[in-house]
Amino acid sequence: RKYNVAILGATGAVGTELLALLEERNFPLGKLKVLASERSAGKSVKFADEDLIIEAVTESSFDDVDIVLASAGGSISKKWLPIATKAGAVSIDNSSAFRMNPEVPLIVPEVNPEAAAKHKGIIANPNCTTILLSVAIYPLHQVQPIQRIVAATYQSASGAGARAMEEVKLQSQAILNGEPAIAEVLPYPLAFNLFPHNSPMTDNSYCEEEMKMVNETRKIFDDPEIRITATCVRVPVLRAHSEAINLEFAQPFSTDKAREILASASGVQLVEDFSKNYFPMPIEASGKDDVLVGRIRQDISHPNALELWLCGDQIRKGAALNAVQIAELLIAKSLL
Ligand code: A2P
Ligand code: 11C
Repeated sequence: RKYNVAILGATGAVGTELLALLEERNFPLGKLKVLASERSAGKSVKFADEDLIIEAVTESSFDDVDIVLASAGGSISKKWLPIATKAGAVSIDNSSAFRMNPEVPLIVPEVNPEAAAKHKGIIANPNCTTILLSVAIYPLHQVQPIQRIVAATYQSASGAGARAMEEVKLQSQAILNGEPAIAEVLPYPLAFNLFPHNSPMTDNSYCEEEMKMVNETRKIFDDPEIRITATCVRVPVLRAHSEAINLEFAQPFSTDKAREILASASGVQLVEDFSKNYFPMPIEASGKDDVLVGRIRQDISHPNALELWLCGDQIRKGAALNAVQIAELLIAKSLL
């Protein structure tokens, strides 16, 4: 059987990657509809050898659609996905709009695929930093429950969308030409700079991105007790996020054991050569499906803690690939 798919936000950074992945993974595609704002209506996007005409999203956009892959931001998802559900489609939403809704499964296929069975028309794709973290640490958590996670992130411009990626390139060029770097999409110049994550501040002085890591990881692991703290930072990298992670267990966890588990974990590639100081780098993670993990070492300040480092493509596994994998899971388990 083939499935009719609509991409909501088809012109964005994630939308573009969704199109590439549907083609690359030979998705059992029937009709493909590309939806965006009025601004883009009538323009086209490439899919395989075809030019698909972009349509502005309307009330009838989801009639005859089986799967909606949404990546146009939270307010657009809130407005349109309930309409898609009424039309009988199942939506996989990249925004944060529904993630913490108890009725909505929040899924990383390598971690909690079973949660998909409970969907009521909408499944949420987690935040990119949370997806990358979950894929890398869940295999260890299964062997010995993690008690506390301390994360520091180094997040690429792509997390703020296609326009932010363009902005950091323009700023770099401007600076090299001796001109001022203009920030319009991101709050401050990112080229040759970094700053704490630009998401809104919350009441506890953590920004929303940091609280997403806390709350979403607990929901995905189905472990409301797991302790997590994070510091999220935007860095002048185009499309892959990096994370420095400290994991505390109840007992010691040997680095050899952790390495052995991660070497065979699904969605993970172990990248480490201590003799060459060679470890995951965002430039090497870009365009790859796997989360690159390395620098696994004993925390010298705590007998039960490990340090590790990861890099993952923010647009792929951090967003579009995870969403397409959820769609594949729905098909494989007949959950549409
Ligand atoms: P458009 O290009 O027409 O503005 P990114 O996260 O990379 O910035 O992409 C955001 C995506 O969301 C784009 O495809 C954008 O389309 C789409 N989008 C923005 N506003 C709307 C809207 N009001 N209705 C539908 N799609 C929207
Ligand atoms: C970033 N993680 O890198 C964000 C982008 O909740 O899906 C995605 C925000 C989200 O800025």
